[in-house]
Amino acid sequence: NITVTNKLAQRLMEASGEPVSGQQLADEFGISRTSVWKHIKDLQEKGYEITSVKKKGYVLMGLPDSLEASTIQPLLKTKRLGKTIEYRASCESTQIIAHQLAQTGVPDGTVALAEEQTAGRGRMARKWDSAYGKGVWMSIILRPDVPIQRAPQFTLIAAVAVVRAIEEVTGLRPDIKWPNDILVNGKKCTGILTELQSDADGIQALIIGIGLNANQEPADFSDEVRDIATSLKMESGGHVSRQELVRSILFYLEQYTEIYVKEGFGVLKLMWESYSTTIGRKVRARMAKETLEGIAEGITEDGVLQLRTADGKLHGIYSADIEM
Ligand code: BT5
Repeated sequence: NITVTNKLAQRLMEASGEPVSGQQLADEFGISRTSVWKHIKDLQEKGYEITSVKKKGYVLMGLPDSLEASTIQPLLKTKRLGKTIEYRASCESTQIIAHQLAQTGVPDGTVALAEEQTAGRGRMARKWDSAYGKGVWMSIILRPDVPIQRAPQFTLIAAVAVVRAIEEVTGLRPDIKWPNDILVNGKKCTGILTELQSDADGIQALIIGIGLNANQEPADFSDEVRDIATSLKMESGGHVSRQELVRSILFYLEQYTEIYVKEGFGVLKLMWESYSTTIGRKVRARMAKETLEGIAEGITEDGVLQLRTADGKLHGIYSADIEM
């Protein structure tokens, strides 16, 4: 029974190191002491460090370094996001899982999480390096009530949410490179991929894929990305809690998407710009058919990059790879 086990984990987490007696847990949960003991054993098998202090009760000493629902949900501060978590030790891509779930009508805010992706993907069928247990490989299903033209901004909003989360958990100061890269000290630590399910009625589901490098060492990256990628651990010098990152990302994403749906892009655009390294700089934008060079002047209310070329023309860029 996953919910009782989760609630028990939550109760012990909230006791923050104080022992809670078996009898008290039995009373609170309306179960027998034997049953409490069985749930504790389940948690221990999952990697929770729980000791039992004689005559005092159970103390939670440490959590497993896993992204299972039971480690995320107890301290989650959201109303909607992450209330349902589909967890896999390994999968091809959490985007695939989320797309399938979205079609079965799961609620807004459902999240797919994996320790490892064997076919993690970026934009345009590029590969996304997703080493086991080292990062946050997460896809979030949103069902916002906005017209389809307002979908692209969700990538930018997600980027702001991830930056806020990284700041909160690690104290690092990341930058955003338009549209979907998050850099720390000039190297990529996060990529975001937003996909859409829609029909004549509009958006059925947005699938926001977030790939965040948390605890890799250089050797954990493939040769292709080792020179351009970094992890929060490499930048901050210490192990980073992926659980805290997930909770914090979901918290900010919920707040910011609510603001966006209710009040529009204004405030979020300002936040995005304050983190952006692209704006105000000379950049080269590689697109499918052409490459343009110029000054990135800003983004529009629609999230479109405004690039002024040497001939003075202003170009609206919807999607590109940016070199600075
Ligand atoms: C992205 O694409 O940056 C979006 C990546 C989204 C990944 C998440 S993980 C959860 C969910 N499930 C998925 O299957 N995907 C999403 P793009 O802008 O196209 O950048 C891809 C490029 O980033 C690659 O061609 C590499 O150069 C580089 N790259 C690949 N893996 C990386 C990593 N782990 N860290 C940094 N850079 C990486």
